[in-house]
Amino acid sequence: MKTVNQICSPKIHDPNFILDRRFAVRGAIALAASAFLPGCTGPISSHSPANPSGSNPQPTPAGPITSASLTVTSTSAGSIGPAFAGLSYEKSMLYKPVFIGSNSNLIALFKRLGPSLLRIGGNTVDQTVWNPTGPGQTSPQVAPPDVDALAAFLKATGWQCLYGINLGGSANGTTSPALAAAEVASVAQTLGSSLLGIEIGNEVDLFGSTCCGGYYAGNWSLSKFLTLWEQYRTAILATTPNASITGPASAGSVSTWTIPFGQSTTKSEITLLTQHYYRGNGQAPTSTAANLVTPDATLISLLSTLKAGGQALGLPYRIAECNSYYNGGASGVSNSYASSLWVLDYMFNCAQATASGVNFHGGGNGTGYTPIADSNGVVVAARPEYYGILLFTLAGQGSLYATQLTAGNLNTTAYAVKTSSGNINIVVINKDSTQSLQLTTLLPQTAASATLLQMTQLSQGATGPNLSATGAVTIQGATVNNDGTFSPAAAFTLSTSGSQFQCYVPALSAVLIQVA
Ligand code: BDP
Repeated sequence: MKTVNQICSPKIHDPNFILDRRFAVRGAIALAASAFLPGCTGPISSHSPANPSGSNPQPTPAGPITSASLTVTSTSAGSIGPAFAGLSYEKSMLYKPVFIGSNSNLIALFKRLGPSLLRIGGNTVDQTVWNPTGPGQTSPQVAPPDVDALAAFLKATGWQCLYGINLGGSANGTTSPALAAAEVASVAQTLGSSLLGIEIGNEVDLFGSTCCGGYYAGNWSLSKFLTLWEQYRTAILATTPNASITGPASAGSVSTWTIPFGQSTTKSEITLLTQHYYRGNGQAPTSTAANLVTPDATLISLLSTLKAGGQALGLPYRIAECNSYYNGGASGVSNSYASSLWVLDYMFNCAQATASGVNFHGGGNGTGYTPIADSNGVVVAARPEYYGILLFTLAGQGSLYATQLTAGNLNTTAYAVKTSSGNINIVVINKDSTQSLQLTTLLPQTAASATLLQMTQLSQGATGPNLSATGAVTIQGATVNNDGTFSPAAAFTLSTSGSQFQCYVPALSAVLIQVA
C-alpha cells in the first residue's frame, strides 16, 4: 500500500484541486468490408476463418462478429523514439531494498520493457532528505549507499534515471540549495551516464494548496516558484555544471504553469519539459473500468497544448509521471484488465502528440495502480497494466502512420508504426465487450507476410474476457513471470493479398499485427 496516497488523500476534498486536475489533466478509402467478405456487412454469427491458408490460423472468435475495415495511410502522425515506455517510482523507494543490483526479478521485468527511463519522484521527493554521511536504507533519507544501489540497478537494466530533488522541504528548512547541490553532485558522479536529468520538486504547482504537503499553502505563485527554483538550479550548476535540469513536473495547470515555466526558463536552462497526467480521482465513483476504456478528450487537449508549447519552445516534453487515477488508483480498476487496454490507447495518444515518452507511476502491492507489484522490493506480479505496456513496446519504434478504422459505433482504435526496417506494426484495440471484429486492412505498401499476437484475459471457468478482472491477462497465451520470462506461443499467420489482409480482433482484446 502506498503511504503517499494517505499523505495525499486530503486533496480529494479540495475542490480547487479537483478543478485544477480537471483542467490540466485533462478514408482515404475505408474499404467496404463486404467487398472482401461477401455477405458480411454487419454483425454475423457464422463465418469462415480469417486466413484459411495460414499455417497457424487465427481461431474464429466465439460470439457475434462485426465486419470492419482499416486503412493505414502513409501520412505521418507522430513517432515513437527510444525510452518511450518508462516507469516512475516514489523517491522513498530509494531507502527500501527495491532498486538494488541483486533484485534480479525486478531487473528482468524492467529489461523486458527497455532500455528506458526510470523516474524517481512522487510526493516523497519533497519529504526525503539528503544525508551525505548516512548509512542508507533509513527513512526518510537518501544517502550515498542508496545511490550506489540505484546505480547498480540501472547498470543491470540498461535504463537511465530522471532523479527528483527535494524542493518542498525548503519551506520548513529540511533542505536547502546547498544540500540539493551536494545531492546532485554525488548522484551525478555515482550514476554517470545513467543519469538523464534532474527535476527539482514534485508537482510544484500544488505547493500553494493544502494537499500534498502544503509546503507554501496560501503563499505560492508561479513567480515565487521561479525564484525558488532558480536558487536551487544555480546552486546545483555551481557544483555540477553539466547537470541536465528538467521541469516543472506539474500535476496539472499545463497552460498556466508548465508552458509559462518553459517560457521563463528558456531552452538553455532546461532540457525537457515535464508534466503529469492522471485521468481523475481514484476514489470517485466515476472512476470505473468502463470509464477508463472510453476516450478521454481532456487528455487529447492537454497533449495538444503541450505539443504546441513544446514546439514553440523548441523543447521535448514528457509525461514523466502518470497513471489511470490518482490517490493511488481506483481499487479493482487501476489494477484490472481495463488498464491493459487503456495504456495502449494512452501511450499511442501521447506518441501521436509528439511526447518523448511516458512514465507510469507505481510501486508497492496495493489494489490501485502499478505496472509491477512488489512487496518491499520483492516482485509479486506483473500486473495487467504491464501487459499493455509490453504490447506497446513489441510494436517497436518508428514513425506513426495515420489510420482510418471503420467499425460502426464500436469503441475501437488502431495505430500503425512504420519501423526503420520498413515493416509496419499495427495495434488494434477492441474495447467492445461483445462484438469481435472481422477486420480487412489496406496498407500503403505491399505485404509479403503478416503475423498476429493477441492480448486477452480469461479467468478460470470464464467464457470470455472481463474488463474488471485483476489477473489472467496473456499475450499470445503467455503470462509474464515474476522473473521476467515470457514465452508467447507462435504468432498466428495471416494470408496477405497485395496490400491487404484480414484478421479477427476479438471482443475486449488488442492485437499486434506485424507486417513485413
Ligand atoms: C501524484 C504524486 C504521487 C502520488 C499520486 C497519486 O506525485 O506521489 O502517488 O499523485 O495520488 O500527484 O496517486
